[in-house]
Formats: sequence, C-alpha cells, structure tokens
Amino acid sequence: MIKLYGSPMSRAARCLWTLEELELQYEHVPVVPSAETRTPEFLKINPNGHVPALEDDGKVYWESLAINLYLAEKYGQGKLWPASVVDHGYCYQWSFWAITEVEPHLIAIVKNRVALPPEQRSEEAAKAAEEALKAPSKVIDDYLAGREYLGKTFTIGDLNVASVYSLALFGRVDLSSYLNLNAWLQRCLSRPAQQRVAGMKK
Ligand SMILES: N[C@@H](CCC(=O)N[C@@H](CS)C(=O)NCC(=O)O)C(=O)O
Repeated sequence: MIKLYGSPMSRAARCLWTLEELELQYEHVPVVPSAETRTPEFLKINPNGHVPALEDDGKVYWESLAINLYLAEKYGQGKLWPASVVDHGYCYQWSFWAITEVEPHLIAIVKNRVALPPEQRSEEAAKAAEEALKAPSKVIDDYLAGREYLGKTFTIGDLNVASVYSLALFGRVDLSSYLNLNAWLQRCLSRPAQQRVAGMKK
C-alpha cells in the first residue's frame, strides 16, 4: 500500500491533497518535522531528514512536488495528469516555477511572521520577501486573465502551484490586488479534496 510520511502541518499536505484528489488508498504516517525526521530510522527513508516522503511499490520518493507529479502520472491519467506531452510540459514548468520563483519568498515571510521564535522574527525581512514576491505574482496573475486554470482543466500543475501559494495564508500576505491569482487560488483551495486535508490540521 502507498505510505505517505509527514504531518499535515508540513509540506506533506501537498501530497495528501494529491492522494485525496485521486481517491487512493494510503497509509498516512504523520511524522513531525524536525523532531521525528532526524532519527536513524527516518534518515533511511529520506536522507535529507525532510518530509514528505512517499513509499510505493517498494520504492521511496521525496520532494513534495516531484511526488505529486509521480502520483499524477501513475494514478491520475485523465484526471490530474493531462493527456498531451505539451500539457505535461506546462505541469513541469509551473511546478518548477513555483518551487524556485515563489516558495523561497513565501517561506521567508512565514518564518519571519509565524514560524521563528518571536525574538528571531524580522518584519523587515518579511516585507522584503513580500516585495520580491510581486514579480512572480504578476506573472501568474497576467497568465490567469480569462482562464479558470493553468491548463484546460484542473491538473497537478494547478495543485502544485496552489499548494505553494497557500503559504500566503499562513504568512498573512494580501493577494487581493491580484484579482486573477486570488480567484484561482480560492477556486483551487475550495476543492473538496483540499478541504479534507485542511480538516486533518485541526
Ligand atoms: N523541498 C522539499 C522541502 C522539504 C522540507 O523542508 N520539509 C520540512 C517540513 S515542511 C522538513 O521536513 N523539515 C524538517 C527538518 O528540516 O528538520 C520538499 O518540497 O519536499
């Protein structure tokens, strides 16, 4: 059986969302970062000491968005995984874009507003990251004008990018001036599968 390691409060939530969208049977092991990810047992699963990690058919995979692309291609044909190679290209493009151009800024904001001990937080650093987030946010906002999703339908590309942008909610980032991005994000996050994952956090 598929086994997913990682607390729903971590980046494992991204993979839980995919598993729920695909209505797959899976075992969830809610390993807590960093307390439980640096043990010798867990380092055998992911030598980086990070969650999520996925076990499937005797193989182990890590990196949240890569796990999602793998799950979508293997189990989501005609659902999260589009039919054409052209559209696969766009799923890779938007996923890699989210993890390189967007996530670092959102992580800096979340750390400096929420995650770090209060005495280590810097609102100045959070504001600088918010400023840096403006350029990629304009790119996706412009792209989404007149579109419901990044592709023709909701795919793993949308799920990956929306799961990264959902960090904006934790970091109290106001995206309301990006009308298309904001509406698309709400559309993605209101999906029943994502709502089930949100419920796991309570
Ligand atoms: N690029 C990796 C990052 C994974 C990552 O840093 N996960 C955090 C939790 S959200 C973690 O496991 N931290 C534990 C630690 O670094 O000790 C991914 O997207 O899977």
